[in-house]
Amino acid sequence: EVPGLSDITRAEVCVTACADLFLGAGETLASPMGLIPSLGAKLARLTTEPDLLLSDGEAFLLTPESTVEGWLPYRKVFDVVAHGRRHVVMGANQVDRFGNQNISAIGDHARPTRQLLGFRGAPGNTINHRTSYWVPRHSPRVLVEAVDVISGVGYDHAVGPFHDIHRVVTNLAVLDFDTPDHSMRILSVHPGVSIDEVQKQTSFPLTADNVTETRLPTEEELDLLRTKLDPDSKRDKEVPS
Ligand code: F8G
Repeated sequence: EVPGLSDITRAEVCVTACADLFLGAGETLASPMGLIPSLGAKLARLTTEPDLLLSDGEAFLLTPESTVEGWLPYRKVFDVVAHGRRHVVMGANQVDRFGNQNISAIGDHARPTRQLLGFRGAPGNTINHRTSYWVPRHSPRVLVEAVDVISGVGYDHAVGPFHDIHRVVTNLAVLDFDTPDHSMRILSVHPGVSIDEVQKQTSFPLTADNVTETRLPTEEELDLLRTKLDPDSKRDKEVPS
């Protein structure tokens, strides 16, 4: 048996699923929000996508080892948001079957029960760039029949030529919208997860025609992740196995 491959964690599967979001991206600005998507983008840069650009979200472009390799001040990010190649991976308090995302408020809009982050860059991101979502706790509360507020725009409200909701990576599965009406389907379930479990944790019916198993990280990826990118295993705190 290959050393390392027998003790692969769910978090590591999620990181490589996030790395695979960027397959074919080329010279694109990756905007991953949160730890697991960031590790995925760095892993992609070190393996399949050497031209991927990684922003620190403030002023610089960084290598996966955090060496400064470019100047991208905040105002310039807005230029890229308006006109440029970018793939953003956002979080979601709610996401529905057509990929509408809510990070703004929970409950009736006139009297929300919870005020969350606000709309932030979500509307512009989903109008202008390929967008994916990362959901660390796949549950009926997050995968909802209808979002309370639309922050990121889904396929049933799609606007313009650049709208492209690519995938939703969760702690259980990888989902996409490659169906005739762009409703969500299960692309792959993570090792040890059943299609039934994914459906049970989702508030709407999912298409599940050609579901595969999410791939395991390669030895090279595991080594990069464990020794270079996340030696303290912060990933396992976000996604317990
Ligand atoms: C709920 C639910 C739910 C939460 N149902 N209740 C309750 C019922 C929960 C808690 C309480 C709080 C371009 C760009 C930008 C920029 C520029 C440039 C962006 C324009 C940069 C700056 C800017 C947006 C990026 C993300 C978000 C990443 C995450 C979070 C989270 C959790 C969102 C998932 N369903 N949900 N509650 N941002 N963050 O019981 O109740 O509500 O809940 O792109 O910014 O401005 O724009 O969020 O929630 O992508 O992914 O982790 O707020 O932490 O604390 O769980 O406990 O208080 O009673 P959270 P949480 P209580 S792009």
